Amino acid sequence: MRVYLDNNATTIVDPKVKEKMDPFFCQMYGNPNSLHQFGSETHPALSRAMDQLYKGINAQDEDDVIVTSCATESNNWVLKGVYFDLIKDGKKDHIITSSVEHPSVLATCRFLESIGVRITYLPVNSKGVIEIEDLKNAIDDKTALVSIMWANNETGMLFPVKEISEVCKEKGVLFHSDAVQAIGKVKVDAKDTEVDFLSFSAHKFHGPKGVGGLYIKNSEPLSPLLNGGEHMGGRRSGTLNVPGIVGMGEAMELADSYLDYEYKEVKRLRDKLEDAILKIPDTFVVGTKDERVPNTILVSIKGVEGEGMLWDLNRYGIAASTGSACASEDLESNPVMEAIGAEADLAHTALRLSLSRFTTEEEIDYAIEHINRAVKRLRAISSTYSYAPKNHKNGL
Ligand code: C6P
Repeated sequence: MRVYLDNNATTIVDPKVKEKMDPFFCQMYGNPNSLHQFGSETHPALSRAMDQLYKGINAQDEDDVIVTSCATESNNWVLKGVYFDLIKDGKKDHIITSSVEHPSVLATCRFLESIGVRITYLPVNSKGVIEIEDLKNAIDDKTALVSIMWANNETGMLFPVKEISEVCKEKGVLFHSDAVQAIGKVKVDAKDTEVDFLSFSAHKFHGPKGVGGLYIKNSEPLSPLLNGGEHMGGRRSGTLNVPGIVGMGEAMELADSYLDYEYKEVKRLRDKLEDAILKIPDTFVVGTKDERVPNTILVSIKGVEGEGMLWDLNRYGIAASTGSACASEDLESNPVMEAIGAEADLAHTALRLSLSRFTTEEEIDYAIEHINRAVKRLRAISSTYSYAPKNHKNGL
């Protein structure tokens, strides 16, 4: 049996999405900017997709959504665009983010820091989210942008985006939210939340890889990251990825229609898995069930190295991760675990399990059986686990 529990890394393309994309590879393959029929015959599908995208996130209007190649590009674009528009000439000098953002935000912030931008990395509490008071205290007259994610990719914890947005409005600071792990799991409403920028990536909600988007409220000017032709109104150059855009639009509409299912069925299966793991002694899960997106668990299993667990589960066809797929090649401890104050030995025991609407009850039962088996086996050969574990600070 093969069980895929790494949906925060990427998801299966919904067959209905693939079906909509298919004609744009070998039949209607023209460049939409060409003046002939091969180009123009792609227009109805592109315009339908743009419609599905802006409706899916409840944008102000169609022109507010710009297609990019992925969320990494969208995040880079916002941070570097704000640098060119507001910071480079000295009007502002400061960006605020959290210490648990995705590497595409953190590494870009570190790059901007290296060229003189002041960056504040807000700490997180034991649930892995920022405190609003810390944000208020960090904002000053020179703050240009606050960039805080909608939901964390490792813990699934939801951030108080509405409150963050209100604070930013009050202080006259732009607000960007990386909504990659929220779309398709909770309702993401750009108008209601009043975010200025919002990033997303199709492959996280059963769309294709290599296509994402950036919402820019009221199409405000933002210096482009990619200069070139006049694609996307000159805001993001590069020949349009027609199959990708068509697929992303369809995936967005489907994701929206499955939100109830996510909250009932995906959450039920996630909670079943979580309750079963928590029956194992010396385990803890980061964050509370109801403040998380319905598909994610980040669990620490004392005495069980995350990599050992992955290797063992993989032998039985079960795919999980120790955290973000982008950081999976180093054997560092989980950075979000460290940010919430877990001691180093616990941070090495992180296991991220993420479900999707394609996950079945049979798969969850199989995963429970093998997680229990693997824990017994790995603890029996562990040099660090004793059945009288030491007291960790904060009960972690
Ligand atoms: N996180 C994970 O395993 P791209 O790869 O550009 O489509 O998406 C980047 C990205 C941005 N923001 C968040 C919150 C994300 O979770 C991701 C992708 C995957 O957690 C792969 S590293």
